[in-house]
Amino acid sequence: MKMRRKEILDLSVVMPCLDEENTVGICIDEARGYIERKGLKAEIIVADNGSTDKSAYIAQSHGAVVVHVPNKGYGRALRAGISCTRGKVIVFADCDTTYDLSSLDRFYDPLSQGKCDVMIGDRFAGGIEDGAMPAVHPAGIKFLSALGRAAFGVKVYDFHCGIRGLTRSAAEKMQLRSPGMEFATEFIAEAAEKHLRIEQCPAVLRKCRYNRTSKLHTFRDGLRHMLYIISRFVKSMRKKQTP
Ligand SMILES: Nc1nc2c(ncn2[C@@H]2O[C@H](COP(=O)(O)OP(=O)(O)OP(=O)(O)O)[C@@H](O)[C@H]2O)c(=O)[nH]1
Ligand SMILES: [Mg+2]
Repeated sequence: MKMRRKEILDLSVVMPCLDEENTVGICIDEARGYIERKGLKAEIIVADNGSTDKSAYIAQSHGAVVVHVPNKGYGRALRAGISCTRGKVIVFADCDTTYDLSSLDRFYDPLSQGKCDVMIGDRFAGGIEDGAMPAVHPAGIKFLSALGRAAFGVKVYDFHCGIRGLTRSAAEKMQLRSPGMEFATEFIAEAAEKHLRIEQCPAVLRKCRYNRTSKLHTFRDGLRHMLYIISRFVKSMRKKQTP
């Protein structure tokens, strides 16, 4: 992935954002609290996907750098946000208060110490608060994660966790192209294909206590993940067979 700016910071926190005016400011403040306590040189980037509410204004007034991403899509927002970072370590997370951005040690420490290249949060290890997720989601995530593990040969148990981290050099090696939610799957598949060292850490999924509309379409997005896994697996098999 082409990184547009020079590396000069310890950490970049990136949040994809589409109409999250009730929560984006809280998430920025949590991340800033972590950065200050840890004494890091860092930036907070909100990749705003054409929000029609006050998200972009609130993000800016809470001190984040707002990157405007005109075309919709979770993957598009994250790719644009990540490409604008200047940190040696990049952590990205949803800005809907479901992930605790006030403690990022589980991501920052191993990545900054060179212990791994990519860190994926695992909500099954960290715990899912009551009501944080619709009842059918855990089974769907487990099924798609099992499929992903088989297809890409990785030991990742939560393929859709919205909090993750990577080093800058990992970001430079990965070729990320997905526009939508299947970005979460592509991210793991790419890390595996580029032989990056992938680790997992527990991540708690909190229930969002503020008024917001979910951007996730259970069946449509589930299907996108499944088709992505199958088509990438088939392509890699074909590549192996061609002499
Ligand atoms: N789906 C989607 N999410 C976007 C987009 N642009 C930014 N986002 C952000 O991506 C994050 C993920 O979306 P969520 O609605 O939280 O999806 P989820 O975490 O899978 O599902 P819930 O938290 O259960 O609603 C949020 O921070 C969104 O604001 C977009 O175009 N589509
Ligand atoms: Mg969410």
